[in-house]
Amino acid sequence: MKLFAVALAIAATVVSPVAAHYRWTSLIVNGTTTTAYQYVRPYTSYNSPVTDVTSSAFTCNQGATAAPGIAWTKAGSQIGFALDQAIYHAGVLNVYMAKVPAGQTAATWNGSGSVWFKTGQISAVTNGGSSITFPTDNLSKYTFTVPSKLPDGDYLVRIEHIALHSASSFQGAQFYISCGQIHVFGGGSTLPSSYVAIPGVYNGHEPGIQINIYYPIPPTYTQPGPAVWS
Ligand SMILES: *[C@@H]1O[C@H](CO)[C@@H](O)[C@H](O)[C@H]1NC(C)=O
Ligand SMILES: *[C@@H]1O[C@H](CO)[C@@H](O)[C@H](O)[C@H]1NC(C)=O
Ligand SMILES: *[C@@H]1O[C@H](CO)[C@@H](O)[C@H](O)[C@H]1NC(C)=O
Ligand SMILES: [Cu+2]
Repeated sequence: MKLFAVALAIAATVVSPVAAHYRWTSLIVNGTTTTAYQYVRPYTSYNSPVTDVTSSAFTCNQGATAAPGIAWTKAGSQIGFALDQAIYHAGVLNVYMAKVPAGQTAATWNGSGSVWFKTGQISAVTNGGSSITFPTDNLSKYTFTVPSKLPDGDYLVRIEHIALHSASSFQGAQFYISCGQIHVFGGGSTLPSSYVAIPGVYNGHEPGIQINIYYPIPPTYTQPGPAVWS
């Protein structure tokens, strides 16, 4: 009995880090988690993270190709992403959106250019150096509100979880990225006044990306990227 429990514990320790990489596989629309990769672009690197924030893989992940569907989403409603398994690396997350230009659709466009604005984030919680905690721990989905004033049309929605467990050296942070394809309806007529390019938004040396989260305990944490547009 005791031996069996020890064996199980050892097996769990050995197996879980390999098996547990997490992927944002599904869009959540109208309160429903949709089929994996119905509206989320599939990519070719299985569950490996992106570590080069300047690579073309940083937009929608390695080798991303069109998903079959474009999810109709009412402006002002909740939308989100679900994971194939819960987040197990300490880290933070951001969501960006970009309006698809005329002549393209959410299924054809590659998201290039200075076109992205931030619509959601979860940061780390610090208190001056005695502890740092990560509210994305164990998360299995994330939802946010599609801004109600956005003009109708196709958009790409991009989520990234930035795992920081080995981020003290350059390119040590791991980005778990997916892009969803949506069409916003019932919206307004206002777009943000400033945008970032992805890749381009980070250089990898930001204080919230190249960071030792263990020692000394960071007294503050600076969320990477622009402020959430509201
Ligand atoms: C969400 O609900 C709206 C009705 O409000 C519907 O038109 C739309 O197709 C639904 N989206 C999805 C992805 O099911
Ligand atoms: C994205 O598409 C544009 C044309 O719409 C093209 O000029 C550009 O090279 C593409 N970028 C990438 C990274 O594929
Ligand atoms: C996450 O799950 C692990 C394993 O079940 C647990 O040890 C840890 O306390 C959980 N963290 C949070 C923030 O709930
Ligand atoms: Cu990992």
